[in-house]
Amino acid sequence: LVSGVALFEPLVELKEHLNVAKISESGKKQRKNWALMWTVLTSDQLLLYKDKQETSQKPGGKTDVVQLCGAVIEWAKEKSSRKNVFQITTNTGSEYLIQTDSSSTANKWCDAIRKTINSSTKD
Ligand code: I3P
Repeated sequence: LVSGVALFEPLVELKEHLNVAKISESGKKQRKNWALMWTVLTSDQLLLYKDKQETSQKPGGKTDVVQLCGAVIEWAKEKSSRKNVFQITTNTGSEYLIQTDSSSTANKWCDAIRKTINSSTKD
């Protein structure tokens, strides 16, 4: 039973606190509001939680789910005064800026998300 349950757990590639600002929702521009989010990369989604405790099975614990299939990721230096900012645009027209002060952390996340986009988009 334990292994049966594990089959339904998403495969987690990375998890870390990152600064996130959702700047548009379904093509509609939103006010930029940075928030530190517990960010979890699975095999096809980016899960955004307000805090780490919410990663448990609590209903409604997920603050936002970014579908990576068909998404686009790019560095977005011009969209913020902050350093190491990259943008994810989903295939439904939502835009997220993601930032961390560590350039190696930002590079690691950008590469991992790009790989996830590529693998979840081709099948
Ligand atoms: C925004 C806030 C953001 C800032 C943004 C401001 O002000 O200071 O942190 O983005 O700049 O407009 P407010 O809280 O009043 O909405 P960065 O930190 O990414 O620079 P922007 O308008 O140039 O995007």
